[in-house]
Amino acid sequence: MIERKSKVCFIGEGGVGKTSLVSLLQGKEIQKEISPTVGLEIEDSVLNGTKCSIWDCGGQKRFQFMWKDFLRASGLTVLVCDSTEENVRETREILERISSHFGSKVIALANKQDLKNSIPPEKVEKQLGIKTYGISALRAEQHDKLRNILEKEFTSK
Ligand SMILES: Nc1nc2c(ncn2[C@@H]2O[C@H](COP(=O)(O)OP(=O)(O)OP(=O)(O)O)[C@@H](O)[C@H]2O)c(=O)[nH]1
Ligand SMILES: [Mg+2]
Repeated sequence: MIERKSKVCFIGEGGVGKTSLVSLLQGKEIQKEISPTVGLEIEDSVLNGTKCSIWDCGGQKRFQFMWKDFLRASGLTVLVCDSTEENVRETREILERISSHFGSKVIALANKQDLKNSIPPEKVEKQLGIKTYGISALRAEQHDKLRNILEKEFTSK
């Protein structure tokens, strides 16, 4: 049984970088050629010295119906977008659609900030209406930043 609050769920549309962000968090090598996640991948991790499980949910449309079940008893939900206009719009729709299923807390990551024309996190935050942090999963040096965000948000509920 996974205890409430020891589970972190990554959701968001397909290809926004959830699996890459989990690799960044875990200090794994970031693969550029990466297959879409089928259904769900679960990884063990440690946040604030406490064991937790990271649920990396498949983002393709055909897997999204499963999210409501995956989100059950999640201590923190991380909603990932790729910081493009179109995807931020889609991400807001996700938020509206399943907000009642989020556990105790939800934050957003505005990923792919390395790309030219990416929308800055402050602007994404305004559009989504939830706490949003900018990040780039491809930048290995942002490992500490991502870990600090999750450790801060995982406890401050
Ligand atoms: N430029 C850039 N590319 C990224 C970044 N993060 C991920 N990518 C690329 O985006 C593609 C999709 O990344 P994934 O991590 O598989 O995305 P995902 O959200 O897990 O996708 P699904 O498993 O289908 O839901 C890959 O080619 C990654 O290399 C980033 O911060 N910047
Ligand atoms: Mg994935």
